[in-house]
Amino acid sequence: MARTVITFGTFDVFHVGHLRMIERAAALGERLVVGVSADALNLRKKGREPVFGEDERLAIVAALKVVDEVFLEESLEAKRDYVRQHRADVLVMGDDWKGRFDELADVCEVVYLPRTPAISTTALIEKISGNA
Ligand code: C2G
Repeated sequence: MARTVITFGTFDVFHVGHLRMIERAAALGERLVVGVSADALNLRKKGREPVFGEDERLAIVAALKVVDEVFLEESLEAKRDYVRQHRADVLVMGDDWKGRFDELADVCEVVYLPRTPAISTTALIEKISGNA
């Protein structure tokens, strides 16, 4: 049976670390669904607005060859609902979230993949703004 993989992220100032995570997630199944976190969710959780708005971030992720479907992630706590709605067999998260979603193991396989070292949206913003 075809396996559906689901993963989540803000994907702000899209970079190669994001791309590699999405490609590795896609390789774990036949269909990849990506939850792109809403501007309001970012403001609530990180205390700042993303550089690119949610419509732009959704459009960028949706345009990737390995991505089959995107949706707006409105709440970090709704992972179980999102997994069910999208009939996901595997949840993929970066290992900065390691252990945080283990409770979903009753509805899907939960996989944490290592992040690409030495690249981040925050570091890029600092570099571009001349602070690094
Ligand atoms: N990532 C990576 N390597 C990096 C940077 C990011 O592999 N150097 C991965 C993250 O681990 C994540 C994805 O790229 O799987 C998206 O990263 P972020 O946009 O930083 O995601 P985040 O804001 O942590 O997600 O439910 C989760 C929320 O959507 C928030």
